[in-house]
Amino acid sequence: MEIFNWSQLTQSEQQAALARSPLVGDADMEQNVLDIINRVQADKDAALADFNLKFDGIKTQSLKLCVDEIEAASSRVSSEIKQAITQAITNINAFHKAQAFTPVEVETQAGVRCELRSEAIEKVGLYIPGGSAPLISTVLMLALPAQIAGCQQRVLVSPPPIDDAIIYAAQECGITDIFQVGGAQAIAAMAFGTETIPAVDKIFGPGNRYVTEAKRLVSQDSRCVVSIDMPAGPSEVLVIADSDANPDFIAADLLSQAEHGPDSQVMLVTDSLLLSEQVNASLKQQLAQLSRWEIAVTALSASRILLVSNMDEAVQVSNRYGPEHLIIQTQAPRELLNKVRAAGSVFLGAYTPESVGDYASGTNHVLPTYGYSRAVSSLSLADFSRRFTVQELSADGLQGLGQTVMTLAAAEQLDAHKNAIAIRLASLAGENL
Ligand code: HSO
Ligand code: ZN
Repeated sequence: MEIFNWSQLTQSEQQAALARSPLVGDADMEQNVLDIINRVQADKDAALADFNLKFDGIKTQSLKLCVDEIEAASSRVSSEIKQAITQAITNINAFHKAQAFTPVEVETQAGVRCELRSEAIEKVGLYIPGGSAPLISTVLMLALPAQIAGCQQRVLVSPPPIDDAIIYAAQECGITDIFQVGGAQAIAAMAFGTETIPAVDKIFGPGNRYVTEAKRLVSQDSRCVVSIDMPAGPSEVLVIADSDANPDFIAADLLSQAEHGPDSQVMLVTDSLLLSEQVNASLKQQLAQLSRWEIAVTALSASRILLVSNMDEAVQVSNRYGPEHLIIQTQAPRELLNKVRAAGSVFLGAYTPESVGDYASGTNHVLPTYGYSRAVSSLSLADFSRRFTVQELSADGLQGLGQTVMTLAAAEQLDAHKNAIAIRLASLAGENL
């Protein structure tokens, strides 16, 4: 990885050092995705079967997996994987159950009662990417909070052929509706509904550029009403380390993110030139042993080491970048935590690699990327529910508050608003307006 001396960079060089590759595709890609969406909206299941053949090379008889298929797939999963899934489920459940919403009820003034309540979103769609790395863990990260929140209909889609362990994990998380369809067409199916796939209220999950674009397009499409979890870009990690950190640990963490995809970005911010050089040496050594080394090499070519003068400056640089994952390997990582202003998930200390959060510590691995961590939160139980308010006024309450509302309504020149109060106050006073 190329090493830059932060304080010697000009403003625009600093900007460039923290730059990400362009997020959205070109106009051509948008049109291609829109064409797929329109085809699914018009031809429904028939379109999905065609796309499965065209994009995944699979002739699907039925889009929905039947109970026998789910059972058969589950029986093929090794007991070692099953045990690991069970442990991960236990931890993810524990952390997400603890996030249960606490209702709010306040009497803002005498006779004026206000409430904040939360209810599960009824129908949710969970997208699980296929391809070279079947993301079993993403099933857990989406399906468990959906189950805990109490979402009634939980639909899972994934490109065919769906990996056995994905099917097993889905079953363990209480998912019964598994559909073998992926890409933009799967997103369109969940947005509009087809003969077999129900339309959902909110779509969750990571995906490639086409899936991401499809999520963006359907969430803005006036022909359907569907929300999405968060904007998504390539995965990324930033490591803050001081001279005490173990260079082999750091190299391993950087590579664990780099192996996700050629467009993944990894950063090291440190005050030690020696450590930087040791990390580079270790990267070389560890890379050679990775099955996905080619992907990681491409990712590393667009990644950087930034040399700063102290750990405070390191946090400032990290805050400017706003990483999806922030690993702090310093002597006193908690001291820096309070200064973190933008990060999807933070990993503290030498013994907390990103992998633990990716799979099984209990935190969610669906996180804001691309600098959105400044304002977007990591996925949590709250994302599977909707919050709404309730208010109730007694007659005394309205008499106490009415004049204030009438004054403000008059100031906004909205007579009907004012009248809605006046007519009641008059009725309470036994008058006719
Ligand atoms: N690091 C990925 C999540 C993941 N890693 C799944 C392994 N499997 C994005 O946060
Ligand atoms: Zn990962």
